Amino acid sequence: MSSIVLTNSKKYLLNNTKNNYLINLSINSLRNYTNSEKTLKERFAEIFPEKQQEIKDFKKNYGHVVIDSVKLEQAYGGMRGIKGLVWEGSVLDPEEGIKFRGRTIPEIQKQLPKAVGGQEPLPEAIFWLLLTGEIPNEAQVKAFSADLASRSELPEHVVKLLDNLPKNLHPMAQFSMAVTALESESKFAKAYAQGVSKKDYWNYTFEDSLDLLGKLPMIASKIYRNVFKDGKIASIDPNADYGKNLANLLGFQNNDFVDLMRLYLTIHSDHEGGNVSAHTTHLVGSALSSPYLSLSAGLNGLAGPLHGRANQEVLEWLFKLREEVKGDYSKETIEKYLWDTLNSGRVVPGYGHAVLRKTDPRYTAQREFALKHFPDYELFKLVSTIYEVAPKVLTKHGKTKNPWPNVDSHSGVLLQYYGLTEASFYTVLFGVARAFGVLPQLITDRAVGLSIERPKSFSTEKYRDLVKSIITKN
Ligand code: CMX
Repeated sequence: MSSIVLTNSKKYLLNNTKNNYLINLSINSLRNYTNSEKTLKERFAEIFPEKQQEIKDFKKNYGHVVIDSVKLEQAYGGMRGIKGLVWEGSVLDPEEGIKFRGRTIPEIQKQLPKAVGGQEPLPEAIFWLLLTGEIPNEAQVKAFSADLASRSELPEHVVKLLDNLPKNLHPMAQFSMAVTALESESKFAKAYAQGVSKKDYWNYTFEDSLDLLGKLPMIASKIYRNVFKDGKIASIDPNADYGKNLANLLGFQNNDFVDLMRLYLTIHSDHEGGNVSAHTTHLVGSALSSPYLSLSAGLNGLAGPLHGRANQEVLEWLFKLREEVKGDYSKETIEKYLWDTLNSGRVVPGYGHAVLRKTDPRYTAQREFALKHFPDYELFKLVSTIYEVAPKVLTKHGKTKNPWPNVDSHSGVLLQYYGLTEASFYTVLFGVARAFGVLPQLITDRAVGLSIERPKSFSTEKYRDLVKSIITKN
C-alpha cells in the first residue's frame, strides 16, 4: 500500500515550518512510500493526531464516569491499586503478568525482529512497539539501530564527570548524575526557552529521548569500565544493534551474552506506569522537565532496594547463603536460611510484588534462557531450589500477598554465568532497559498533552475529619 495523499498529521506538520525537524519530516512525508518504509518518527507523527483526537473524544463523552473509589488504607498503603494514571505501552495483569501493547513475553519473543544469528528480540523493536503499537520490520529496526548508534557520543563534560567520580560511589548514583549532566544537550529545554509552541513539544521530546537512548550504552559502559576495569571502552559499531554494542562496550563478545543483553533489555523495558521508576519519570516529565531530568529522577527511584536494586540484593543474599551453607544446598538448609532472613525482620529479595500474584513471566523467560544455555550451572541450580522452597516459606510466614519470584530474582545469575560478576552494577543495566519503556510514554505524554500531575493530599487530622463526616452521613 503506497500513498502520497496528505493525511491530517502531514498537513499539521507542513503548517509548522519554523521547526527544522518538522521540515525534514514534512519533506519526507511527501515521498511516495509505504508504511513499511517509514521511520519511527514518521510513523509516530502519523499516528498521534488520531490518538490525540481519540483521547479528546473519550474524555468528552465519558469523562464523568467514576472509575475507582479509594479506601483510607490505600492512602497510607502506597496508593496500591488506585486507578489514576494513563500508560499506553503496557498493562500488568496480576495473574498473566506484563503485556506489551497486548502481547505477552512469549509472544514478543516470537513476533519481534531478531538480529541475524540471534534468537532473542531486538530491544529497538520493543521501543518501536511501545511507542506506536506496531511491530517494525527488519529494515526499519536496522535503520533505527543505526540512528541510535549515530547519537551515542558523550559530551566531554560528561566523560570528565564520570572519570572524576570516586569509584566507591554507587554505579546508580553515577548513572543518574551522568544523565542529569546531559541536560546540556536537551533540545526540548532549548526550544522551550525560545518559546516553542505546545504543539511541538513531542518533537523535541522525541529527539531528546532518542539522543538519550543512544548515549546510555556509553554511559553504562564507562561506569562499568571505570569502576571495575581499566577505564577504557571500545567504540560504537555503527552497523551493530543496540544489544551487541552494549555488550561490546562493556567488554563482552560472547554471542550468547549478546543475546542475553537483547532479551534483558526487552523484558525489563516496561511494567506499566505505577512502579516507582516509571511513575517518577512520568511525574517529573509532567512539569515539562526534559527527558534527561525526568529519566534521571526515575533512575534514582530504580536505585532503591525494594525496586531495581533488588537484583543486587538478590546476589548478595545468595552469596551469603552460599557462604553459610558450605555446599549443602538441601531444601531443609535453604528453608532455614529463608526463615533466618524473615525472622531478622528483613525481606527475601527477589520475591513478592505490588501487583503480580504469580511467578513473574520475566522470571520465567530468564529461567528458560538458563535452562537452554547452562542448565547445570551451580548458581542456577541454587536459584531453582530456592524457587521450590521460598513460596511455601513466604506463604507460611503469612505477610506478603505474593510469595512468588519477581524479575530481580533471576537476572543476576545469568550475568554471573557470563562473567559480569559485579552485582552493584546490575541495576544500571536495569536502568538502561527501563529507558526503553518510560521514554516512549514521555513522548506520548507530550504528544497528547497530558497535564502536570497534582493529586490531593491530606494531613492525618484532615483525614480524621473526612472519615468522621463520611461515617456520620452513612
Ligand atoms: N519478604 C518478606 N516480606 C515481604 C516480602 C518478601 N519478599 N514481600 C512483601 N513482604 C511483606 C511486606 O514488607 C509487608 O510487610 P509489612 O506489613 O510489615 O509492611 C507485607 O509483606 C505486605 O506486603 P505486600 O502487600 O505483599 O507487598 P508490597 O506491595 O507492599 O511490596 C515489594 C512489594 C516488591 C516491595 C515487596 O514484595 C518486597 O519488598 N519484595 C522484596 C524486594 C524485591 O524483590 N523488590 C523487587 C520488586 C520488583 C522490582 O520493582 O524490580
